Amino acid sequence: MKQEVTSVKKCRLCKSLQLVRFLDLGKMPIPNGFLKPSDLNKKEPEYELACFYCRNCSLVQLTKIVDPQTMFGHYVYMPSASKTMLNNFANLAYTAKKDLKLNSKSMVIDLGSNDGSLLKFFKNHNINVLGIDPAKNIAELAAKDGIPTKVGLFTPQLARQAVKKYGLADLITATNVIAHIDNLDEVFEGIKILLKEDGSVITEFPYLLDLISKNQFDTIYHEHLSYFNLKSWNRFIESHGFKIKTITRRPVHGGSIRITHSRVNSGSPKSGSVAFLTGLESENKLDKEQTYFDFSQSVLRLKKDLKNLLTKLKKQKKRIVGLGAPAKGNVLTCFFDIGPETLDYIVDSTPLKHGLFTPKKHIPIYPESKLLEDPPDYALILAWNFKEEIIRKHKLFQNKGGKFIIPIPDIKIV
Ligand code: DWN
Repeated sequence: MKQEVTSVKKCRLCKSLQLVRFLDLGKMPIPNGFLKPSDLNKKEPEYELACFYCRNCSLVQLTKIVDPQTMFGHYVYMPSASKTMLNNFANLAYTAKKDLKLNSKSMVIDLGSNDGSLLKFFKNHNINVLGIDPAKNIAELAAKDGIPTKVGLFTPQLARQAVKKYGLADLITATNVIAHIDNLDEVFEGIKILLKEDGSVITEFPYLLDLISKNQFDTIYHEHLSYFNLKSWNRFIESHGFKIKTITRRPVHGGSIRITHSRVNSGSPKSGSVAFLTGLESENKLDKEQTYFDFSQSVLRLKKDLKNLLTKLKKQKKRIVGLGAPAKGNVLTCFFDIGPETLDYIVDSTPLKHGLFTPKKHIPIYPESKLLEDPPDYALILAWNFKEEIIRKHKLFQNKGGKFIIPIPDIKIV
């Protein structure tokens, strides 16, 4: 029987043993472990959630690895549930097509392709596409939408199968997936098999500089094994024979970094932004241990402040609900111990989440229409990374006197 969770002692990138724990979020279920009504009385597996800093290469990471099939074999998160995410993907496809001169003979392969949201934009540009994703249920939705998707975890073996059937890729994209994978060396072995000699790789993941500077502790969860800074990422990709061509900071997911890579022997120049951003990282002391201990203190302060606010509002007989049922929202409600005694319900735009309950705290999830059908006094925006889209969408709730509570980076009521 495959172990549900394994433990590592070495840094995922540099293999050093000098890992130091700076934040302990306790034990909780996997962040997308939403429950059907029939599951509510069943025992929920909980796993340690603690975050470590590598004194050698400064990678921030988890050392407990939950079996990826448990986390990703059946999935309910879909990027298409937010317009902001779709706009971000449209931008990625457009700039990649232009910069990489992709055409109808090109092949783009997306690792962690989910519902095909990103590949659809490439397909609309008349470019050949292939998705690779372990979530069978979501891959079927993508296939129905005309995005051919190979179901499975990305490995060198799966890469060889894909080359045999679909050929080599001109571009491999990997948005919000690299941080989810334990064996990064194996990922790059697979990429080197799948990619044309003059091909490019575009990765996009939440940026550690934003996470630390904006108190985004709730993006630390079992699915995210690594939290990258550019210094350690650059050293890692160069060890695999790649170089960074361009870097763009993107606003999604609280602040992400989009990086285009080519093989080191390709003619393209190395990006000048590497030096600029690694300079910014050391200005923000991302390579100093104390930064992370200070961060964990700010998380505990946030926990106290938010609990005090919610307790005060409940004492005033105010009704409060949650807006968005993101994975990060489950980390926040579990670590801050916020349950149905505080939030009457949560609304979310993802149909797959409707009728489910949040892991551990068992808060019910409804379609967004409930916010006007059964209006509360306050709505805690758990999907704070999409606060602009969410506030715009629920303007009527606000116009009728409803108030939004934004918890991150610091508590605001609007
Ligand atoms: O890495 C990951 C990130 C990219 O996405 C995955 N491990 C899992 C997932 O994390 P998340 O669930 O925290 O992602 P989001 O995109 O922040 O989730 C937003 C949630 O909010 C979705 O369930 C959709 C919902 N939403 C909503 O209810 N109304 C979103 C918008 C924009 C809205 O208006």
